[in-house]
Amino acid sequence: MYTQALNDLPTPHNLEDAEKMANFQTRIDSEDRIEANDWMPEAYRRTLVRQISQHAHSEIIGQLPEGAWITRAPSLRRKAALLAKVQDECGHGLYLYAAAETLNASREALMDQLMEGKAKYSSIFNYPTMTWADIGAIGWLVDGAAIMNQIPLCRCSYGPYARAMIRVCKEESFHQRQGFEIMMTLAKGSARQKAMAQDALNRWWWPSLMMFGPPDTDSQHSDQSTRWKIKRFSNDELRQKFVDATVPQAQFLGLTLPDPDLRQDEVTGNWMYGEIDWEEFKQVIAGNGPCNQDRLASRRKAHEEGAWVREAAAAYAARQVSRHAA
Ligand code: BYC
Repeated sequence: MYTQALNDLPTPHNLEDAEKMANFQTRIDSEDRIEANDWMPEAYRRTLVRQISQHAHSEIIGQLPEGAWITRAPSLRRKAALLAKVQDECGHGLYLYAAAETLNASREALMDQLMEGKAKYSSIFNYPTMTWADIGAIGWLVDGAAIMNQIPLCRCSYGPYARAMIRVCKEESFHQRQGFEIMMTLAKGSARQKAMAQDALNRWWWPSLMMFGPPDTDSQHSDQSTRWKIKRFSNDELRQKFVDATVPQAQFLGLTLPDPDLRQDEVTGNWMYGEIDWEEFKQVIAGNGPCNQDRLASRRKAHEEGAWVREAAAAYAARQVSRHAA
């Protein structure tokens, strides 16, 4: 008993840490931004590296389902817009890897984790893009869900991540409108085009709701991330905001959401949705979704085929350095 009490006495070392922790939380509570060179708890750094790297990987893998339609876009205008969108996603990935680098996580190490299948990326990108309408549905729903999740991240306590999100959100809102416009063209087009739009909505609706993560009762990281003001809203809160914003848009398009239980709550005005298939979500993030293998194989192939570009860039950079030194 006595020995235990002695062990529990604070040592100078952990007293100092406790003080740093308390100061850190005070800064967070007063909405101060944490910057790369500031002291931060190791767990805060690890949480950010986890979230930012998963986010970066999602942007990079997210190019694949849409990239598959660049050669098949129905007009030059559609092709140019899709090409620009996919290029934007690549840029988002790069800002995010740069934000992770400020936390001492190298881009190469994060990339290796992705290609070895050890890193997570958003579940949504493991579904196939089967028709042109899927490109509309992705822009409308997937970018729409991404914006709902990312607008609060512009106020994240970690400065480099928050600032990256501001630009990302501006670009995502163009993408969302571009997707909605594709859906509107199809929904107001021929019966076959409308059926194609409806089919895409049927397939992308539930996976889009899963993008917000597990229900609050199962979310492992939410409480701590909320205390650190990395997260400002819970997974279920953001999911509800997304459903409330999207139902009137579907009605405007004249399309039906594939949920027989969808109904508006008379008191709150919220749209109540049916049961999400969480078993499907778990399978997809465990690597067993319809396209997980394919996505990783494509990423590895692109990485291998791009080796000469990285080597050329490194050789060029080395030459510039030696020229300046001479
Ligand atoms: N897919 O405790 P939880 C985009 C994981 S948009 C896969 O609630 P947290 C784009 C979670 O990582 C998509 N995994 O976690 C749009 C955790 O696993 P670990 C990317 C998921 O972090 C258009 C576990 O489940 N956006 O890029 O508090 C075109 C427990 O979850 C998913 C972002 O990444 C999922 N859907 O909350 C192109 C936004 N959901 O790490 C590209 C930033 C959860 O313990 N991220 N998991 O192994 C976030 O806001 C949060 O990380 C989440 C999850 C809301 C996603």
